[in-house]
Amino acid sequence: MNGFIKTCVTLLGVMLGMASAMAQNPVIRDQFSADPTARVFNGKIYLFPSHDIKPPAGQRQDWFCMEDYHVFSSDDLVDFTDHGVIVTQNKVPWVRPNSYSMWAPDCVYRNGKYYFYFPSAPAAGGGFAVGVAVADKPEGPYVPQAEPIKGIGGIDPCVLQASDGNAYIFWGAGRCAKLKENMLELADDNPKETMRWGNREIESIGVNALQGMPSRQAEGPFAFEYNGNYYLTYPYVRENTEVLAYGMSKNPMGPYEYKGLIMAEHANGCWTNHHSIVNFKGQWYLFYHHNDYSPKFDKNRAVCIDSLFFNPDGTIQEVKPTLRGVGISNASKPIQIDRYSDIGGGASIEYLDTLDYFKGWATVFPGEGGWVTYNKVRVADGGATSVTLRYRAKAATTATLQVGAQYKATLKLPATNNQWKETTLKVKAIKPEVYDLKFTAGGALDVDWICMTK
Ligand code: FUB
Repeated sequence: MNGFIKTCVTLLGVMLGMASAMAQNPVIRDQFSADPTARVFNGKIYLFPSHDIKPPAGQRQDWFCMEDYHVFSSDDLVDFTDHGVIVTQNKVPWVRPNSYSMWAPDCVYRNGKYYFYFPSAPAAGGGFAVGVAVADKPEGPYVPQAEPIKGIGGIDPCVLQASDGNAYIFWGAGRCAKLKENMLELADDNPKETMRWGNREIESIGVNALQGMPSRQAEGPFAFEYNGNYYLTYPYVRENTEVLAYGMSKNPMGPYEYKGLIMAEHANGCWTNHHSIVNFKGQWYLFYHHNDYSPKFDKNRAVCIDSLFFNPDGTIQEVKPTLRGVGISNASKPIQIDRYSDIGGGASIEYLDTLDYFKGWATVFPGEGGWVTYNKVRVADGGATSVTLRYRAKAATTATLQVGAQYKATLKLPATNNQWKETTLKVKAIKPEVYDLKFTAGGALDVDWICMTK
């Protein structure tokens, strides 16, 4: 994105009192975001990720570092509004100051309130505890409880509100217990299990819902109910890094029967994955994370979304991560074709600036015939009569832009002395509609983005 456009978008965001992020994967493009829990409240998607930061001096430099949580919302899974910080480590009475351990959260609505569940390092004792902050609106303000939930030691809370009327909390390596109606305490009638830790016997409340399923280094449980089945989905280490897997049951607390993978290991070795699954406007989505903006340090991650589909028997089809992600892109804003639907002819992508990965990517076309496709672009009312490209080329070249089946524009592109430049070219009028695009290079060039306007 060039300086001028970025400035306009930022100024508009400031004027509206919000920051806006653009479409495609990753969906949050101005900060690290991980462990995404997505919920639908009041017809909108609310995204509650954890917030990775670069470890400040004095903190362990090779580990997760998280001091607060933001909440984001979206009407269309394309533009996300950042509502800012909702909970921060040094304003939660029970959290050890500067412990930077605000790991994966969840948020649910019940009886007129929003309950935000989050793990952190308690001031008293070691390990992790799970606290709750309560709000009247999904955007907050959230008021943290003075104490964490008694009986839970661990990370990664997720709350399932089952059709039996109860709320169940899952955490850590798949433990599950019923919550009281107040959503702040574990119910009194939970089962208890005695476990051995070396010579010590420890009583644990609830059940191990991952019992009998593959669960090496399991974490991040996310449970939901669909069509009379309960799904317990979770990351675990199959070989060296995490996959997302799941089991199904007729009961919220299990036993769950293992069904298979939702997503295989990340191809680049990013060690963690963490997810949630949500139905929004009739389509199921998998929210997950990957270290796109931090290729050399996988503890700084970024939230992505892809569509998820069920088989007729209720099992889940494996999701292959894409760069294109979901949603319909607005043709009049920069379309980052490096988030392609498909690519070929020698085209590839590379970071625009390896000193600032948030600047994103360019598509590199080494010569004639390199191509990318980018699906689902909406030309809005009024249509489009020009195409703008941000590109660089050593020598004058051409490209073709196929817009749906109907339109094919040949773009004459002057040399830019290999400097990034924006060029606007008139094209035959394109009617308002949703189109799939194909961009094919006629010679060597790099493209940052294209857009189509009137
Ligand atoms: O984000 C910190 C931890 O990494 C989460 O709590 C785990 O699920 C893993 O994603």
